[in-house]
Amino acid sequence: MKNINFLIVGKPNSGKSTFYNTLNDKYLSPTGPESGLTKDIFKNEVSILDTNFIFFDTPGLRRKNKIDDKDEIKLTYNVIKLIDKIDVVFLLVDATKNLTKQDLKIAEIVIKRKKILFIVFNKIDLIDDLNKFQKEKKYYFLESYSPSNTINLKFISALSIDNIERILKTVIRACRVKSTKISTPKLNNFVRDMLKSQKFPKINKIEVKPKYMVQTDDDYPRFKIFINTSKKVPQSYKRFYENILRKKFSLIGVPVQLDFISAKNPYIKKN
Ligand SMILES: Nc1nc2c(ncn2[C@@H]2O[C@H](COP(=O)(O)OP(=O)(O)OP(=O)(O)O)[C@@H](O)[C@H]2O)c(=O)[nH]1
Ligand SMILES: [Mg+2]
Repeated sequence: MKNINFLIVGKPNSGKSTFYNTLNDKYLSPTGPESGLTKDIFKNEVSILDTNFIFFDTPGLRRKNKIDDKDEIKLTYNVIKLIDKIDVVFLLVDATKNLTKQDLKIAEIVIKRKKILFIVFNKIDLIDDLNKFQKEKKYYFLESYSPSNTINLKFISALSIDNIERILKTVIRACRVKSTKISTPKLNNFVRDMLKSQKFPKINKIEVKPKYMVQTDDDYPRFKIFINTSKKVPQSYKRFYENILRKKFSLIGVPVQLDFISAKNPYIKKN
């Protein structure tokens, strides 16, 4: 049976422990209206949908400059360290409050570690116009948030989830997508099709064109793309290429990395 390590993080009072208890279908982690209630990391295993889920509840993460307690600093450190051992992170955000820099900072940490990230707006039962709310958040993440292809968005009410299995199925699917392996011939057909149909951005009047590509054996979709120039590839080109690749191979909601390597000049010139 496959293990999925599933971590719940977020600011204090966002509803992490409530969600954790709902996932476990047991009152394991105390919840309440006061902020900073959870003072330890909780862990529990549940086998469901042919998968062994290991759920973790964590203390709320506050901004560094707001913490002056040694224990809280240590706990924060332990939560961040735990992310390395995790498969999936649910970042809970209180839907009745504004999305803050701290929420985005936590997201950034998870994205850097190449983990599957769900940004989860919780307490949607308290939102008056839910349609409008969802539209606004989706628009924000699609239009103004550059790693939008990397993340998954969810809207829940941790107090009353009627279908936990539906959420867990999305998680299992995301793990499957993250372990996608694409064969070298398929990747190079993709390169050939691109060369036929796309115009490529130029650096110093030279079109930056892919020549061939391979997938590495990392635990997430990572590719080496050999290109026709030894010039530094601009960020915009990387994004352009990544978007086409993600669409073509349905790599949405998972981390992806492209490493551009010059196929023109494999030797670095020494001065
Ligand atoms: N209306 C509503 N209230 C919620 C929901 N989820 C949690 N709450 C309430 O929000 C408060 C905080 O919930 P907790 O689960 O303790 O929050 P937490 O993120 O674990 O908080 P810390 O451990 O302090 O970081 C409690 O009063 C919950 O009953 C929800 O979906 N809807
Ligand atoms: Mg808690």
